[in-house]
Amino acid sequence: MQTFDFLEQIPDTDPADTARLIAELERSVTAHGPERAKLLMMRLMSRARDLGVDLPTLATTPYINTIKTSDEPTFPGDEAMETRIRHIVRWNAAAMVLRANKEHPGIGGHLATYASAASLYEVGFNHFFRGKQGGAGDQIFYQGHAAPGIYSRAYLEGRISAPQLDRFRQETAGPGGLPSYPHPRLLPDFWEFPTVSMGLGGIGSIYQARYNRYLHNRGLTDTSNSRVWAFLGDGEMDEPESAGALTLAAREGLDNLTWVVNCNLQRLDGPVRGNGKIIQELEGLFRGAGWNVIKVIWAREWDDLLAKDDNGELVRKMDATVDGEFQKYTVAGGAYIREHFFGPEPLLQKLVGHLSDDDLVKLRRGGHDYRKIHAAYAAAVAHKGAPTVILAKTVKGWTLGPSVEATNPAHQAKKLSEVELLAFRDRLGLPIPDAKIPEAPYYHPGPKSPEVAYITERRASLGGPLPSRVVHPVTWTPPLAAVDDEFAAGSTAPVSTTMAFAKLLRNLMRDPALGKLIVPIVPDEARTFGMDPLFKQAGIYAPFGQRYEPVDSELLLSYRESQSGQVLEEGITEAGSMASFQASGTAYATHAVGTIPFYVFYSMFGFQRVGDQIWQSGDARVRGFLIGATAGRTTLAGEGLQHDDGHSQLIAHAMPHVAAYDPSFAYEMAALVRKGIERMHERGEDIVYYLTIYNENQVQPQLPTEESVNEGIHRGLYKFAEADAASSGPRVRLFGSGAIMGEVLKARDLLRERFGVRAEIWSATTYSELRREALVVERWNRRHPEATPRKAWLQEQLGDDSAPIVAASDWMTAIPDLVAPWINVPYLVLGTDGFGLSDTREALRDFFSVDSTHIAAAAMVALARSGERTPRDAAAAIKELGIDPELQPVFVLDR
Ligand SMILES: Cc1ncc(C[n+]2csc(CCOP(=O)(O)OP(=O)(O)O)c2C)c(N)n1
Ligand SMILES: [Mg+2]
Repeated sequence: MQTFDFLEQIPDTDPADTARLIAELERSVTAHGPERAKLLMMRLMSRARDLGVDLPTLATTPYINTIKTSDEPTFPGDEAMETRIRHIVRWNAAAMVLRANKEHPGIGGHLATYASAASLYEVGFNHFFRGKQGGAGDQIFYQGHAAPGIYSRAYLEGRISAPQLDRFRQETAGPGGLPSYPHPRLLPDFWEFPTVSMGLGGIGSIYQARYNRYLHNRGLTDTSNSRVWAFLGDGEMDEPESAGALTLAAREGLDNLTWVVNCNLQRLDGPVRGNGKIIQELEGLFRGAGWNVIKVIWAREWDDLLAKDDNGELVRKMDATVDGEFQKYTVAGGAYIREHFFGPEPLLQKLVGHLSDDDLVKLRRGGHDYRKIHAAYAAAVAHKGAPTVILAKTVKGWTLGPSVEATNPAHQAKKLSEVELLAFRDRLGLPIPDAKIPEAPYYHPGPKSPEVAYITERRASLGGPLPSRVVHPVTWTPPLAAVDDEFAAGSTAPVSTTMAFAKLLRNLMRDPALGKLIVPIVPDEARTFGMDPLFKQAGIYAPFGQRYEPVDSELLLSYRESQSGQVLEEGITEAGSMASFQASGTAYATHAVGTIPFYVFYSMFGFQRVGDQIWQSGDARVRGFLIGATAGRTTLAGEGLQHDDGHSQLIAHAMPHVAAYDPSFAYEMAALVRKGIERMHERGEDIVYYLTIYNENQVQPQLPTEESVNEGIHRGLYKFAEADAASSGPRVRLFGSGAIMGEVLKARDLLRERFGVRAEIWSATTYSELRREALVVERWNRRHPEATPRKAWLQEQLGDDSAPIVAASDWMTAIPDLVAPWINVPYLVLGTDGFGLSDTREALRDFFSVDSTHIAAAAMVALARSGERTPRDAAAAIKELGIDPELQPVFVLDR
């Protein structure tokens, strides 16, 4: 309960007047009870607001519709026709799930979500959602589990065929299959935004709306006619990603954003808030975050009852009833509703005395009433200065029959009995013969039917059919050579790949053609990565500009916020940054603007923190760069267990759309960025480049002149330096990558000086891509056993050479191990398994056995295994190098 102790601290200039007013209130409570006092207080607040008194907002309001019946605009459509259309769409949405499961029991699908949400979508499709003719139109995030309804509508429109509906959840046979949920990766002409991982649609929609404004404010395209709509489940609102960015939407005044939360009071297992009221809870949450909240709780059948509720008994009952009870009323029948909802209070009983039990069952919830929904959408669209959320109360599995409607297992229902199907058909009033019912046939009224004419006209007047995803070709100019010349030249002073990257990014942003399309995204870590010069150079995006004088305004590199700022400085939200990355990296399709996001993050808080969003970005067909800065298990000295990242490269390998690179040198990093941009924007590949960069300074070498080096950088492996030709010792091949390349180079000297061994140096920029290509080649060879085997790049590079190989990495050993099956010489791998810990770089590398001494020792062992040296030689080398063979790293678990 909120306390008002703070009032003591506010001076009262007329205590007598205050006491008089309070006494008045006390008299009212004594005479009429607390409910009237509540009303009185709200009336006073309302009047005060009219008088210009700036009062704080009430977190929650009574459990009734926000919009008064008398304020509802006339419904602009032909309601009877739209209801018929909804009936057809609802039928086919159920039929496609039923038929798929009949054909393939267990194939899954959902009946109940769309059944609850059909009216919410229909009003949008018929009256609000703008299509893509003549512009980008609206961006709509559909609830993933409502997908059957969206397919079904497209079927009615003639955009999806009956055979396609029959291939719901049967995709492997090629084009024509319909993915289970909104997946642009799988149905790229249809779906735009992947939503089915709960919560990601929510945060994604906020940053989409924000990115629309960014594009507009930066003059890249006019997005003033685009609105972002997001449909979410009430259960889904428990996800941190759903609720985590609400304040950003309000802070940035995103009145181009409308959320519709389908409050069917249920999630997968049971009620969302059986003992509470989810709509009230969400109202408080959204209003507290600064959103405009519109509750759509009761359908028009309640209007009359509420109008007659002279003493507020009905509203009181609505307020006092918890969601678990409301769910029960849906399934328990009219007599139960009469007894338990209206029954205990004689006044309420009297209020519904004229209604039959059947009438009581038909008192619908607001989210099924076109008129109420339309009023809410119209108000949302008209609202200025803040985003709007519509909290629409519905019934899960509405009218699907007693085995589904509002039952706890409703979410997973995918079957209906014949009796239920017959009842459903009757309820929908569709002319499907009884005899056909067992096969759950599709129903289409025909392409020339009034229903099809109606929706076709509606969509045409709103700019064309939805959902639809369109990729417009963009004119393309590659970056000027000047962007990366300096990196090819190498450096004389020690420079880290992170510093080099920050420079490269600035160069790119200055490129005359591409510069404006570069979108740097950073979550409060720009200074760490040396990106702070961008603040002044390019400005930090701030929709309302800078309303204060920054403390560092005198300095050369000041914190400059601007409406046309280019940098998305996200604050401490990796999830928000990823959502920006996705909006930016899909703008080539959403807005026909090929912006190129570079999301630069603290390596450890990347793949494991927002892995699901990175996965989602693959589904969304993002094009962009993920830059894991301060990478490596041993390179980030001093930070320790929750900072030292030695495993993101492994998680990245699991992401099919991510090409993961671990460059050693600045010229490699620059070449990869150039190639990545070319692949994404010239060749139109929907891929993400992931580069890990380090804070360790090193003198950067020049780009070797051989043409093959360039190809090797992209494909994953090239020879950086030949073995010393002058000496005659045995030869070993050392693979290095990332920051550990420095140790590899030192190991070469150790091997030569101490053991007379010649080391060839190979730069392994990506084991991940080497493996992927080798797998493709291997599959071909497996399927063509009689043909001359093909060779992967890795095999071509290594040739028939028998010299053993040692690979050292700042990542887990599993990373270099990715290519082990294709190497047929002794292959020893050094990596950094286990938890990180804090110490100096040198101590950590010794601890994890990835420093030059361990590499040199491993090389001696490798030579022993290939027969060039004896085991005794290897043991002697280990001793000479000061390595204690019995020492176990403390993290090693006994197993
Ligand atoms: C991150 C994530 N966790 C779990 C699921 C599995 N799941 C799918 S739908 C669902 C319940 C959804 O309930 P609600 O959000 O209320 O939507 P409704 O179907 O009731 O409209 C769950 C748990 C998921 N898709 N994503
Ligand atoms: Mg729900």
